[in-house]
Amino acid sequence: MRLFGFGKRKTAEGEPEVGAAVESVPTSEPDPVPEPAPEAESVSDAESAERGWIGRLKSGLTKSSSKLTQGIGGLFTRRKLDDEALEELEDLLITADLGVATAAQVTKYLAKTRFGQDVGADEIKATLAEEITRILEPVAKPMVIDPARKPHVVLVVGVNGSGKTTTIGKLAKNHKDAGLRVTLAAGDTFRAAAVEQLKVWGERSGCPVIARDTGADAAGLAYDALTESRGRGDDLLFIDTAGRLQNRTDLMAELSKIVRSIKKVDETAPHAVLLVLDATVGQNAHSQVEIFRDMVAVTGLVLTKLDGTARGGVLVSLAEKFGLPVHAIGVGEQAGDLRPFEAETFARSLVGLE
Ligand SMILES: Nc1nc2c(ncn2[C@@H]2O[C@H](COP(=O)(O)OP(=O)(O)OP(=O)(O)O)[C@@H](O)[C@H]2O)c(=O)[nH]1
Ligand SMILES: [Mg+2]
Repeated sequence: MRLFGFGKRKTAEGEPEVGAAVESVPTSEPDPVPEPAPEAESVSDAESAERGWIGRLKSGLTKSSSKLTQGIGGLFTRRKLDDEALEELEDLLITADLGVATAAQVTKYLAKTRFGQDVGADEIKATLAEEITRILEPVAKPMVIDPARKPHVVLVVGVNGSGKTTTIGKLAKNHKDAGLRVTLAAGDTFRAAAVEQLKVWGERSGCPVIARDTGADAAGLAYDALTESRGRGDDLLFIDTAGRLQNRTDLMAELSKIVRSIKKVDETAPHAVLLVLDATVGQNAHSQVEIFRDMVAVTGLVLTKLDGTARGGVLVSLAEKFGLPVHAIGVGEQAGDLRPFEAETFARSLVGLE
């Protein structure tokens, strides 16, 4: 089953109940949860939805693409592709967060195919988009949900503020709208605000949220959530987690404990471990992947906040370096702003091509 079908599949059984299994008492203000934007397009009209999405991606990546577009425009106003031009292009790609290895690879390819020829900015952009597409294609994979798992358990990890809870909310809404039975587990028991934030998304998406009091054992909550979700035959269970990297040993211990306790209910779980990365941190995302990969078996990435960051190129260097599947990207705070990751669309938007 692919992620984010536009088609709808209705469940045979009734709608799951909305609400929390155990009420939590907020001790601080909940995190702001953006209000849904008025519907700008009809989801049933797949074509217009698709156009709207590409528009959002393009406007989202404006900062990234203008950096590249202006840089390339300045470099190549009909000029011979010589060593100096190649070196300048390589530097430009590095500053656009494509990473040293990717920048070297792209310039090497250009040197091989076009060295000594007159080249214009558009030609460079087109070649760049093709090369980036080639790098991104192997990682552009939807998150596959195994219908045999009841539920398919998705553990969501990442540092504070990377967009875990928001991404879960968006994924929940998408899958619920596609007809799946989805439950959310508020595994970030550290802050009351985090639980409240997930509950808002639960209400918005019509998915039950399983939560406990602040400070409760996250592994125990995950165990109960999977037991409950399994009992009602859910298709999907998302487990939110706290991302306190300040204390890596504690975080690792907590994540391992969550994994061990859900395995007691279903030894094949978790079926996916999504690492949510904030694209605005640029190359820092690399060390986050390394850290989390050492803690849990990360199966895929979601890159958030690609709207309005000049660091969208980091996705290319992540693909090159780690080869982890990129399932989706976030280009805004609303449910409709999480979209499947498409290599060519992204590559062309990144270099500012239509
Ligand atoms: N512009 C934009 N904002 C986003 C995106 N994804 C998440 N956010 C915002 O980023 C902020 C942090 O998101 P959260 O979902 O709370 O992050 P988190 O990883 O759960 O954070 P902790 O619970 O503190 O660990 C919120 O204000 C979100 O609305 C995105 O794709 N674009
Ligand atoms: Mg959170």
